[in-house]
Amino acid sequence: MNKALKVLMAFVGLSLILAACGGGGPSTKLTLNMTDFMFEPTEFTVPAGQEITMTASNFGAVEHEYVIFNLGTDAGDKFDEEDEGNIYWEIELQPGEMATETFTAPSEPGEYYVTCGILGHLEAGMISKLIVVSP
Ligand SMILES: [Cu+2]
Repeated sequence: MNKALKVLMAFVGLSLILAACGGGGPSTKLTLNMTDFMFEPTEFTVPAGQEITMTASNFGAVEHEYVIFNLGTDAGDKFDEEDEGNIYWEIELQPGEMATETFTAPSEPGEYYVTCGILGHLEAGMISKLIVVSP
């Protein structure tokens, strides 16, 4: 293989990686993978007030949730009943399930706390964030 072709292939490969990562900018189309016990990617950046489409998959062996909290609130050490009132939006998936749902991003920019509401999953490390930026 000649050198120019190698360089070209490296460039194409890098472009694909960057595209897969979304380039770090805000996005209205989110792809979330949940496993036991992680969110992948670990955070999303979305434009304020826009309609967001999330395609979520649960590759774990147990139920998982993606729970966005209201700005300035979090679940603390564990998710319990008193946290229910702080929920902005959530999606729940059974093991092996995949779903696409939409929600409207919060209108106020900021970092929104995200966790899984299933007992013990926050403690296991299922914490994420939704970064809302001015569109
Ligand atoms: Cu979970």
